[in-house]
Amino acid sequence: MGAALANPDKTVLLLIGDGSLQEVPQVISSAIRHQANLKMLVLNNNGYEIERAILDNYPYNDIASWNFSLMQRAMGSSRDGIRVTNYGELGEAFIEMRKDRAFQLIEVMLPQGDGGKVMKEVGESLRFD
Ligand SMILES: Cc1ncc(C[n+]2csc(CCOP(=O)(O)OP(=O)(O)O)c2C)c(N)n1
Ligand SMILES: [Mg+2]
Repeated sequence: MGAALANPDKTVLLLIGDGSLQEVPQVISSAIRHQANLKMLVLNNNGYEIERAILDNYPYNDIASWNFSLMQRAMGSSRDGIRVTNYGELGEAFIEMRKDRAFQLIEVMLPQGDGGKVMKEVGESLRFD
């Protein structure tokens, strides 16, 4: 957000997890209000996946299910957030977001538990039980 405001000539791409954005959702409102040239990719995998990779099956890694794409309108934008569920839709969303410099939220729906090999290894290496 700071990078976008400090560099109005540039487009800033922000990647954020669903759990992280639930801690600072007001950043969406601020970006819209200050007309930040910010494109926000929300990686929605239904919870704290990295924490699950460290310690599986603990309920504190589950979070409320939010529809992040609806939040763009709710927080003052005159356009919709975009929710995508496959590569084709993601490609279309990228084309759409590059059309102008306005704030755009793209919510990428990912399967829970699909963090991949590296995340698994990192999680296991951080285990201390
Ligand atoms: C300000 C702050 N609060 C809490 C944490 C603890 N924390 C580390 S990872 C994590 C959850 C990450 O979940 P998400 O953003 O959905 O990413 P995922 O691993 O699912 O891709 C949290 C809350 C943190 N690192 N920083
Ligand atoms: Mg997550």
